[in-house]
Amino acid sequence: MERDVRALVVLPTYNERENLPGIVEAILGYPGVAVLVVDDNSPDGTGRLADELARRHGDRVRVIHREGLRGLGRSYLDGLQQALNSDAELILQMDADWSHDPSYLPQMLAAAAEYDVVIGSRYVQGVSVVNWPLRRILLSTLANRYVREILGLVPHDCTSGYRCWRREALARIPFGAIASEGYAFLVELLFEADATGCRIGEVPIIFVERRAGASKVSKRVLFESLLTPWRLLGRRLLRHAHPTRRPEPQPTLVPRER
Ligand SMILES: Nc1nc2c(ncn2[C@@H]2O[C@H](COP(=O)(O)OP(=O)(O)OP(=O)(O)O)[C@@H](O)[C@H]2O)c(=O)[nH]1
Ligand SMILES: [Mg+2]
Repeated sequence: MERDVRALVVLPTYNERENLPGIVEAILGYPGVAVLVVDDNSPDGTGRLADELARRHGDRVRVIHREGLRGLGRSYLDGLQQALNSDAELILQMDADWSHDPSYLPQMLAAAAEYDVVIGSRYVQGVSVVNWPLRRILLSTLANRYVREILGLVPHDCTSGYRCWRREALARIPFGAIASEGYAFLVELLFEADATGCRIGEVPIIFVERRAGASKVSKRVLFESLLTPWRLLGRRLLRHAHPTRRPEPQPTLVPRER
């Protein structure tokens, strides 16, 4: 990895106190990479822990403390927009529960020389998921197929939360249009990336079930995930009918000189 690459990992957390210190240390092991924790007022004190890490690591760890309604989508909206206000050239998204191994960071960052957004993908070659019950694997693979079929998206893994963006590509996303509150945010963001002409690449990863803590997937966010592809399809049709509602046409990005 280039020593001077300035990358910022946006790390949403809700009750991740057992996982956070280790994952932050692992990410900071890569030179030129910083962390932005977006904590949703976790009852287990993850936010205070994040503040301690920020004190210890100076400007390589920053923290957003969210108040009010919590949600993964809402947190990513805040985190990604703040990341765009930083000087990071590459902006990443990653879960804090060790499902997304930081050891893939060099590959993700390298692939961003060729692509506007790189997905850490579980489904490039079959299914590379460890320690998930069959029920969970079926739910995830079916959810992916559902999204890909309805929206005609090409990536194998449209619901992965492990991503690396070139800042110019992320800056073109019309954040004001994004309405998902939960996990469906990931699909909506990818839909907008596709609509703005991003080149989307995938790096195969092995996804491992969370190390500690509990899942936050609720019935409400699952329901939102079921509806979201149809809502986005409607948006695409509307944009087609009213071209003024389309995101700005974008020039093709050329890979940066390194
Ligand atoms: N800020 C914030 N973070 C969240 C919220 N829900 C989940 N997260 C974080 O988003 C990441 C993914 O959430 P998980 O609960 O692991 O969801 P998952 O990976 O689909 O479920 P598991 O398989 O059980 O791990 C983790 O880092 C969570 O702490 C939320 O409402 N707000
Ligand atoms: Mg998880």
